[in-house]
Amino acid sequence: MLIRKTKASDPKSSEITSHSAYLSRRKFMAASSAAIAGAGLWAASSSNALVSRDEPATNKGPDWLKRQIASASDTQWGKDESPAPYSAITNYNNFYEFGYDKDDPARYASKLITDPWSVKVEGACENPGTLSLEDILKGMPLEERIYRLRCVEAWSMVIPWIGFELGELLKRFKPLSSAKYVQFITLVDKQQMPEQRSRFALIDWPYREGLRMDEAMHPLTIMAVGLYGEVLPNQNGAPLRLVVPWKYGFKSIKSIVGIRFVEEQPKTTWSELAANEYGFYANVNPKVDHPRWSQASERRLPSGLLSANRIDTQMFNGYGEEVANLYSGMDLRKFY
Ligand SMILES: Nc1nc2c(c(=O)[nH]1)N[C@H]1C(S)=C(S)[C@@H](COP(=O)(O)O)O[C@H]1N2
Ligand SMILES: [Mo]
Repeated sequence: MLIRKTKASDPKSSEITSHSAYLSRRKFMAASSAAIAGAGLWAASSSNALVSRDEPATNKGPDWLKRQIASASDTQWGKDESPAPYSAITNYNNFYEFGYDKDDPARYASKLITDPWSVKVEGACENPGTLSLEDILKGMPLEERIYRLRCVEAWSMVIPWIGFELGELLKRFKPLSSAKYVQFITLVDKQQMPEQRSRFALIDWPYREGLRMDEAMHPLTIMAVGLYGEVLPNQNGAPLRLVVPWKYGFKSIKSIVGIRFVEEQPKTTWSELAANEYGFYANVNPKVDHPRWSQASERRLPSGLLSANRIDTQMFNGYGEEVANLYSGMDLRKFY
């Protein structure tokens, strides 16, 4: 979030690949997933079918997860959009645990151990507990959702996630009526996350985020475990990351190890760091500027050499029809 100036490593427009080609690849994958048991075979068939993803997927996940991801069902979300190329989505990241440059996460996150993984669920609920990723995903229907991701830094990308509705997971823990918010916590591991060792880190780890209960239960809010029909790469928040498409990207917390049902609005990393710049709500809003830059437009990545690909930012990132009612009567200038 402009802690430091980033490199001009924007993906090029020549990397754009066609949406329909990607979709046909996904169909191919679903059809052949049963036949793909070994990792070697998987790689071979992926490269045969590399019609749109412009790089081979690097992430190694457990076989059960690969199979579950490959059987994800289609949805209508984002069907009219062109997803950014795989190389853009996986090389231009914010994941400050691994550094502040956009290419640091791709460089340093690959070694993060994401299997086994567990999530501790606690707070105001009837069924708290620590669950393995496998338990979390047991019986959880996975879907593809192609969503726009709008970073508060005024760039955006279209990303084909594979995930499930967060509400489906939260319901299992039977939140109490006193649970008004949900807090999310990222892994702390100084061995694996270099920026957590740094004496100059600005962030008070762990990275924390939160949602109001109704935002968390909203059907648009998902937990992602996959990207482009494959296991989520570490730099994108493997093995489990939140995606809240109508809010600035920093709400979509990565590599989650903790979920807490709480009564009060929880502390969040960016509002703690600079409360006047980053609010708790962080709804995408072209009319409320960041104190240091305009939010009226955004750079849709990949942008080209000749075109910045600047487009108007939409209220609630274009998801107003679904979510505006969550905020009726609220002054969104005050609750930014
Ligand atoms: N744990 C953690 N989650 C995080 C971040 C982070 O630094 N640490 N960065 C956020 C920001 S600012 C953005 S824009 C998105 C970027 O997601 P992407 O790299 O998958 O595009 O992740 C969000 N989630
Ligand atoms: Mo961001």
